[in-house]
Amino acid sequence: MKKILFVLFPILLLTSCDIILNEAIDYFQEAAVTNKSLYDGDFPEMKTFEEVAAYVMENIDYIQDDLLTPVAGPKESLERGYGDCDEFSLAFMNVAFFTLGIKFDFASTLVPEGSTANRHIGEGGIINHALVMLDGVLYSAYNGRPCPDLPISYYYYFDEVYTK
Ligand SMILES: [Ca+2]
Repeated sequence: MKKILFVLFPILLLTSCDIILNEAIDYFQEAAVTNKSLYDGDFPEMKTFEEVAAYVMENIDYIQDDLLTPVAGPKESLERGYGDCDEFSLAFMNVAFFTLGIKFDFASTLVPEGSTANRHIGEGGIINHALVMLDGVLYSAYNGRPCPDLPISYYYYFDEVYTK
């Protein structure tokens, strides 16, 4: 399983979650900031963003949904054990908050056709992908590493996403 995840890491990092329609973008934006309660899951001690991402990756299997599927909060995702980029990002934010005390923001990149990132995601026009953001820099929730080349399409501050 670990080996499979290791192989999947670079693929997941560069693969879009969803091909979006305009109305789906609106839905996604709204769903991502609607009443996602924080979840203190008694997480193990962690020191790095990579450890947070590894914990999330160990506890959530990547299963892609579509943009009209409501975004699950961290408790639901960690308990049911699956989700895609938006669930990974919300879970990452939640775990990072409880283990590192850091508030990542929820962000999305909207990759325009012809951009350098587009070659990684193949044909099909505009692709959306949820990530986390700290101090204006995007980070992948899949590995905790910065993605400085990806443009930020929109974001919500931690305190806008989570209600305590
Ligand atoms: Ca999802």
